[in-house]
Amino acid sequence: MQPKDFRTIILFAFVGIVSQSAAGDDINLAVFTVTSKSLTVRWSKYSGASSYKITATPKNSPEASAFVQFSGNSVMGSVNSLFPNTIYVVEVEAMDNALNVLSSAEVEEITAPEVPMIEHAYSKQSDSITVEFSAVSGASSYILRAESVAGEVSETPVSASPGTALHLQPYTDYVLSVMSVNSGGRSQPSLPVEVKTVVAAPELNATSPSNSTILLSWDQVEHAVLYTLCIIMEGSDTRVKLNTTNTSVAFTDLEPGTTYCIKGNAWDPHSIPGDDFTVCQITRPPTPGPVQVMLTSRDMTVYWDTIHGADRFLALSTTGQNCTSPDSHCVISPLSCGQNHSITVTAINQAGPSGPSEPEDFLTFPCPPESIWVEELVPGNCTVLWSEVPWVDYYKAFVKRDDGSEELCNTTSNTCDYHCECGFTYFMNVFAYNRAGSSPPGHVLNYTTIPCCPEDVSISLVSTETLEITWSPVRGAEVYETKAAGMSDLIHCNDTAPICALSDLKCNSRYSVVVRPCSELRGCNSTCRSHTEETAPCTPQNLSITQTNVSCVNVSWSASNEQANYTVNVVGRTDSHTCHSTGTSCQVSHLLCGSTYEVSAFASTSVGLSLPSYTIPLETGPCCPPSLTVSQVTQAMTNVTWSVATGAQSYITSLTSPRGSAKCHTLDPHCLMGCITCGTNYTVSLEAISSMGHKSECTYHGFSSSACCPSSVKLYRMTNNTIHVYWRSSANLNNYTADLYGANSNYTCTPPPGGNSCDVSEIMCGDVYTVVVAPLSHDGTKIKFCPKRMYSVSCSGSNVGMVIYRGKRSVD
Ligand SMILES: *[C@@H]1O[C@H](CO)[C@@H](O)[C@H](O)[C@H]1NC(C)=O
Ligand SMILES: *[C@@H]1O[C@H](CO)[C@@H](O)[C@H](O)[C@H]1NC(C)=O
Ligand SMILES: *[C@@H]1O[C@H](CO)[C@@H](O)[C@H](O)[C@H]1NC(C)=O
Ligand SMILES: *[C@@H]1O[C@H](CO)[C@@H](O)[C@H](O)[C@H]1NC(C)=O
Ligand SMILES: *[C@@H]1O[C@H](CO)[C@@H](O)[C@H](O)[C@H]1NC(C)=O
Ligand SMILES: *[C@@H]1O[C@H](CO)[C@@H](O)[C@H](O)[C@H]1NC(C)=O
Ligand SMILES: *[C@@H]1O[C@H](CO)[C@@H](O)[C@H](O)[C@H]1NC(C)=O
Ligand SMILES: *[C@@H]1O[C@H](CO)[C@@H](O)[C@H](O)[C@H]1NC(C)=O
Ligand SMILES: *[C@@H]1O[C@H](CO)[C@@H](O)[C@H](O)[C@H]1NC(C)=O
Ligand SMILES: *[C@@H]1O[C@H](CO)[C@@H](O)[C@H](O)[C@H]1NC(C)=O
Ligand SMILES: *[C@@H]1O[C@H](CO)[C@@H](O)[C@H](O)[C@H]1NC(C)=O
Ligand SMILES: CC(=O)N[C@H]1CO[C@H](CO)[C@@H](O)[C@@H]1O
Repeated sequence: MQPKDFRTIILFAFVGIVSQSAAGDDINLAVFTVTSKSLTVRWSKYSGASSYKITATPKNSPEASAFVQFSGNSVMGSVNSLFPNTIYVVEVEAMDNALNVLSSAEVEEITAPEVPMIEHAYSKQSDSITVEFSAVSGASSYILRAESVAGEVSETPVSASPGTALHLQPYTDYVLSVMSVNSGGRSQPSLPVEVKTVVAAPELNATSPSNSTILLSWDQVEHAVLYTLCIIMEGSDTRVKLNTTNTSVAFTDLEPGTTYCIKGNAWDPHSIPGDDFTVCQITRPPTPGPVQVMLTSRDMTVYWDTIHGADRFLALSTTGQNCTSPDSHCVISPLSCGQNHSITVTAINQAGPSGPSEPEDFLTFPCPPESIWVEELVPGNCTVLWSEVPWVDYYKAFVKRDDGSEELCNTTSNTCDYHCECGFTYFMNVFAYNRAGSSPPGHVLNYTTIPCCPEDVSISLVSTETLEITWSPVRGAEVYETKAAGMSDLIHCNDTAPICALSDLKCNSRYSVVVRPCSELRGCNSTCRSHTEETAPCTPQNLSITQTNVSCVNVSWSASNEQANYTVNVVGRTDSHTCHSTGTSCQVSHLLCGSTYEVSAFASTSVGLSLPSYTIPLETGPCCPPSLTVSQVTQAMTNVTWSVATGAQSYITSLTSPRGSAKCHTLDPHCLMGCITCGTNYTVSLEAISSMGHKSECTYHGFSSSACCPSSVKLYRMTNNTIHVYWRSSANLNNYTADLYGANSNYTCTPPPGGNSCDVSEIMCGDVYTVVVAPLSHDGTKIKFCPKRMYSVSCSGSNVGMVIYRGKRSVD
């Protein structure tokens, strides 16, 4: 405790006592300090006191008391020459000038013990000095007091001799004294002794940089001129000492992994050894023995031989992975693929690590290839390729087809060929192998080949311009692209169904049809075979009919077919006709007159038939009346009659001759025609006309009109009752006959051929005769319509003369 603190505590004690005695009106008294031979007390001022008397009386001894008087101004005073370690009763008396005691107080106090004596003082350690001193009676403790030259004082309470003053500076001179202490206080200091502390110990710093070396170093110790070091191996008696003036020392050829303790001290110039400092240091452990590695799938266990002097072991791989253990093995995990490990084991203790063991090299299982891809340079020949992996002995490539079949390829290269059929998906996985095993499965690559072409494409012409294409579905096809290429057009059809109808094609054209299966992934198979199919021939167009005669028509059309046979059908109500051609027209005959037909045409080729053309109506001309008769009604008029003709509505009959012609147009099957010239050959023709205006020309046998009736018929009365009949004949030499019809008798005469008169004899007079002179036709018949004249033949008169003409009397 520092002296200053000590005083403070005393002051506190005093203040406590003062406050206690201040309770009454009496004077207060308190002990201030105590030594072996004196007591110093303090009192309170008492008013009216002119002096104070302090008396100290030994309590338990017969010794005389001592007293001292102090002036009225004093409040403190000492009583000396007391006996050490003795209890005194101290009394204060306040007195006035008349020495009357005004007030008094008393306290008890023991004096401090005797002053001790230093017998021997020495420094064993640089921070302390040990003092041996004589014991004094009554001392409860002692205080060692050390004062440096610089005036620094330190007090160390000790209980008995020897005592040690601590917290001193090394190699420093100190003045030392001892005080004894009892409950009353402390004695005076003893006679001083001067002692120098020894030099400080070198603070040894030990390291073991290798398995056989310990390095010591320390800071220079002040005032040291030499250092002594003593090294001793743990568990051994041999010690080695050495002196040095350096501040570092290396101990070599030591045992590895062994603890050595080194004690060091410095010497001062007076060859006084300073403090000791002991440091124990273990050498680095020896290098661990052979390393063994055991691999499992996930980790590896490293084994080594344990060795003496190692706290733990570190197994370290060149990959940076490590494990430590105090035992003979440890586990490095996790292992990953493709690692090239070189494992060394180092033993470690407090000194540090040993050298690394002989390395043990090994590979882990390889990594799977980073990338894998497929090439199909030639369809069907696939090559799976992958990136090379380091530290691999060989690869196994698994090629699995989506129908389950699998191929395995074992190779040391990084490619593998396999047969890849169209329309399949292949899943490829490559494993790499080395001595440590197989790589984990890598990326599974899938590759889909282009779908196969359908084999059984069938094309049929479902209608003239529509092709229906069907095929069996093929693996892997999502869409079928059907293309039909004609000469000038290209038709597409995309569908997911294995059927396609291509309509609106050009007639009579060859189409090249290709069905390409497509997959979304790989597109379309463009190597599919094309199939050629022809469409039906084109329909004949612009049908037209010309009637060449009553029973024949020429049917013509236009057509754009390259080569085709055409058939024309002419269908009537009761009969049908056809004609064929490879050109653009053909003739149909034997048609019935007066009929209607429907005419259509179609084309045919080896592929099939075209659609029929539009049907056009055909009406043949009316039939000719099978019979026609011309009969002469009068010389200038004929009655032409004919049988009814099929299909005819009206008729135009004509009689034609160079000398004139006659015509009549009628709905009836007969007709009267005038203006007929007698004795003329007529050609007879008839035009039958249908209601639609179709006409048929009909010709018949010619008609010869009858010979002309003679003119100027005259009768002459001749002798012998003969009548001479005379006429003027027309041009030709006709035979005539003259008939006379009377009331009683009739007469006839015939001239010789070419004659124009004849005689009737023995005629009865007085009668009226109807006379007709008519030419005879070639067959000898008489023409009936020659005029009749009446003549009256009288019996009187001259015999010869003209017979009187009585006028025309008969009518037809
Ligand atoms: C001991 O020496 C080493 C190396 O010289 C140094 O790093 C270390 O701090 C020193 N230790 C002490 C306590 O001086
Ligand atoms: C080292 O020095 C000390 C003091 O001078 C001496 O007593 C001791 O014999 C010396 N030791 C050796 C090994 O020299
Ligand atoms: C001590 O270390 C050295 C070098 O590091 C080495 O050559 C030697 O083998 C080691 N000694 C032992 C016993 O391990
Ligand atoms: C040992 O591994 C740990 C982590 O795994 C790492 O932090 C440490 O630095 C490694 N030690 C050595 C000596 O490589
Ligand atoms: C495809 O591969 C097969 C079998 O390896 C081979 O015989 C054939 O020649 C190859 N084809 C082509 C075009 O390379
Ligand atoms: C694959 O090839 C390697 C070496 O080329 C061989 O060791 C291994 O047995 C083969 N594996 C199979 C399944 O053939
Ligand atoms: C094939 O691979 C692609 C891309 O890697 C993936 O999107 C697809 O789903 C795979 N197909 C199948 C059938 O596994
Ligand atoms: C297309 O299909 C055919 C036959 O089905 C096949 O041989 C060919 O390989 C396929 N084309 C491609 C590019 O795969
Ligand atoms: C479908 O047809 C069109 C032509 O009409 C063609 O360009 C396209 O590629 C086809 N699509 C598919 C998926 O086949
Ligand atoms: C046309 O018909 C004839 C006879 O029937 C036949 O020989 C020929 O091959 C046909 N021509 C065509 C183009 O059909
Ligand atoms: C013409 O002949 C037809 C048929 O024989 C007959 O009906 C008609 O009366 C005749 N006409 C004349 C004027 O003789
Ligand atoms: C005037 C005329 O040519 N008459 C002839 C009419 O036809 C007959 C017989 O066919 C002939 O004999 C006529 O000469």
